[in-house]
Amino acid sequence: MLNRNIEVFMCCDKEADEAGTVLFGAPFDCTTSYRPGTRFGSGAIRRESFGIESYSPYQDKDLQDIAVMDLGDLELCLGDASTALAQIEEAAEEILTAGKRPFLLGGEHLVTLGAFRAAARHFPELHVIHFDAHADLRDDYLGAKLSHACVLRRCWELVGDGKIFQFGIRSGDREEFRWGMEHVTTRRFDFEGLEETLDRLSGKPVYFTVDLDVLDPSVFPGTGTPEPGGVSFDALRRAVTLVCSRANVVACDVNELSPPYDPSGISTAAACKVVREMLLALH
Ligand SMILES: [Mn+2]
Repeated sequence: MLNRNIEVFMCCDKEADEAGTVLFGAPFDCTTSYRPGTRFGSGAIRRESFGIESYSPYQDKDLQDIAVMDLGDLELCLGDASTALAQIEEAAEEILTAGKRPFLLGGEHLVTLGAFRAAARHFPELHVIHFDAHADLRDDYLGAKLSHACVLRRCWELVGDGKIFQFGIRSGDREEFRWGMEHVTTRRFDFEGLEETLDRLSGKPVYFTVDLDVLDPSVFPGTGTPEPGGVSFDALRRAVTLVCSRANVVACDVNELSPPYDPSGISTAAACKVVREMLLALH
């Protein structure tokens, strides 16, 4: 049988009417503060997904048995962050309006803001679970409000105090941590307290954002701002599975894979496996 050559994340080839989750990529990295390259992340995750199995022995589930659609990458304006964010927001809006869950593949972490704006409009009581090495709570970075170093601060402006729960954080300036203590809940270094947070957010709509640099650079070197002292792959796998199976995740993203810094391919493999475990736990 002849098939069209259309690249999707492994097994995510369902049609819109049956899909509960819709993947889409935002190949954008223009506010990256250190090493660029995450614009190639979503494409690499899609391409390399075929290097891992569709079956998860951790969850005894298979991607072949769930209904996910992959829209591919958005064609984004790389030179202008606000235009790119509007394009991401529009795509997320369309997915949410269709009653489906957007699953965004970055790109740098700023792309979260586009999808988050649409989700916050659809779900007024939106909460955030944020895994990252970096607090991303700066009001501006070198004068720019739209920067991946400020993305959670921009999200906070939309949802207010007490809605954002961060885990794995081990980097930021003194002012960011001080500001964060008053406005968000930050768990430093690991995932302790995650189960209690999930109990607290039971039934509430959750936006789940995963910056892969929460992983230790020894298992995830392929990223723009590596931060030693991170979590193990297995700790992240358990944590994302817990969030996706227990929380009411209405939208999510995985970001900050930078393939140019991943010559061995191990970081991309880790990213693929995180996406697979999240998709399986969501369904
Ligand atoms: Mn980060």
